[in-house]
Amino acid sequence: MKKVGIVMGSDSDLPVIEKAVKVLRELEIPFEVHVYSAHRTPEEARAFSLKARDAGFGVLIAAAGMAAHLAGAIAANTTLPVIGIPCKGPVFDGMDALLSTVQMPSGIPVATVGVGNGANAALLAAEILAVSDPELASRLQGKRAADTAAVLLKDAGIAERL
Ligand code: RP5
Repeated sequence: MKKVGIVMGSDSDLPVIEKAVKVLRELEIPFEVHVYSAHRTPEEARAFSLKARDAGFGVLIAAAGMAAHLAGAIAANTTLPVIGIPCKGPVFDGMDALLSTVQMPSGIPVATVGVGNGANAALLAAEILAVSDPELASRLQGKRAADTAAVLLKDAGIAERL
């Protein structure tokens, strides 16, 4: 099975990545996590992206905050699908990273999820891999059903709380 490659710009992005890791573990998807920065360690980020397909990755997730160029810099060096997670920074509450991640020039796409939404990044990665993996597609369907059941349970319980 293809792996998911996760890169974060700093270990301060870890809380966001933990949400992605939780989902990948739940869906039994192999993954690897690295701290590479588009600005602080550009050579390492580039080398990782260039080798990613041959290293057995099927999709990459990149999380970064502030002037968040990491997902775009990775996408520039691979034709694997790249999912960007904008992370909140100290000043603009993630809007800076959101715009930096989502506004890619035509030709180099980054599929951007919501600010801090590591879970959706992992789910989207799983959906991409599941296109050619029926067993993973079935696990995804099971998770969707379980998540739906959990919301319906909340619906049933809300009246008792009010
Ligand atoms: C970005 O700068 C990182 O992705 C992180 O979100 C932000 C701040 O990094 P630290 O100063 O906490 O290392 O490159």
